[in-house]
Amino acid sequence: MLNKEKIASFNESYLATHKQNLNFLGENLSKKNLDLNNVINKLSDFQIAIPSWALGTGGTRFGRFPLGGEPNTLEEKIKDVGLLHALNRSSGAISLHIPWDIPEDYKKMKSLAHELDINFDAVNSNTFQDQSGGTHSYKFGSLSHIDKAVRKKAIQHNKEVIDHGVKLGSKALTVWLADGTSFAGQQSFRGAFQRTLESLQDIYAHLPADWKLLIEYKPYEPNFYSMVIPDWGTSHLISSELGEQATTLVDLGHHLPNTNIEQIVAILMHLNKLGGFHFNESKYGDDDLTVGSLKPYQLFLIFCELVQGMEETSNPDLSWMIDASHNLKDPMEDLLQSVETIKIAFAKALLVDYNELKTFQQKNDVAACQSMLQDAFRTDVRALVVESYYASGGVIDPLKAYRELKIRQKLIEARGVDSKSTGL
Ligand SMILES: [Mn+2]
Repeated sequence: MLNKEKIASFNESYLATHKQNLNFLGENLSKKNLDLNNVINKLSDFQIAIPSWALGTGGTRFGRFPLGGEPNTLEEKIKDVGLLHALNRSSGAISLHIPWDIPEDYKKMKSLAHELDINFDAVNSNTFQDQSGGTHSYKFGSLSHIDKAVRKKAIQHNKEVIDHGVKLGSKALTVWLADGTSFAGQQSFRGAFQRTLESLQDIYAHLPADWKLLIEYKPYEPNFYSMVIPDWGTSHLISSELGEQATTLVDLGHHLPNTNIEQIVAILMHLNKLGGFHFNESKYGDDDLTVGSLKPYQLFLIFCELVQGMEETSNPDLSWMIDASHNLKDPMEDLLQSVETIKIAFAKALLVDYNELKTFQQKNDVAACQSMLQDAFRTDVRALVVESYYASGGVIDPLKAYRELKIRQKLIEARGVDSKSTGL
């Protein structure tokens, strides 16, 4: 659907304006002690994984409004990520969800991904819903379940997810637990924690030496009284007990309103225990809105901590993924917007001179500290992000190109209006 000629002919009409914007920004930033090429290279290298389940229309418990052309199979999901990556050269990885994405032919999927320059990111297990034909139910928990037989099944599932991932070349397992209670007294807090820890120890022992275990947390939902892993502290406690390969994963939507997420990021990196990120936006809870669509300054502050942490700590390489649901927008358009927003926040955070910031912090010059961050935030860095697409062989305006090249219409023609993404 997309080839070099199409990309080049699209870029032709936008190139002159883009170069003008880039030169203007370059002149403005030239007064700063900044290597602009270095910033662009960092932006070009920055790859954000697309989860297989975000390619179809999401929904709420009240309904779902599909828009057609959704990927039916794993092959089609990989191809959709390939399209996104061809446009922005920034989405070079797919994150699979087992059992929704169990490959029938590993070799074929691997070579397709290779052809599209796509890696297999973290694999995700699923013990938050029952699978058909299952003999044990996760209704009252999985890794924390009171019944040893159910725990055993959930542990076995996670081990199988690792095995699928190994065959594809993944390097991490992400565990998000829906386990918890909705009524006071339903379960012993201590008992559920201990059982979860022991289940995760069993899974951890199955992890290949070069793999990471990413442990997600969430304060509520689907359980509304308590969650077994409600916050980063509990996740960190567990990952510390497990060992070096276990780390905490921060999902932006999994916090109570007004939580200082940038501080969580800073402390976890200080402890070398931040494993990865799930990007989305939250207004009230786990709303799964488009990252940065409501609180771009918070996203920028998070990236300031990430940039400093990546420079100044020994925290392992991070896994980056978008974890959002698309109820109203075309998922592909939303994913292009999400990647752009993430890269804009990253680019702004790269503009800050952190050594200078430290000298102001040393003097307790609060106003100067604030000004430094706001100056970077208020800089329009879009030309840098566009240059990172363009210099890597992508298009100058991915969303516009997606529309002009009528990609959704072509997907509907190929797959039909009723195609439904698996698992949703
Ligand atoms: Mn998540």
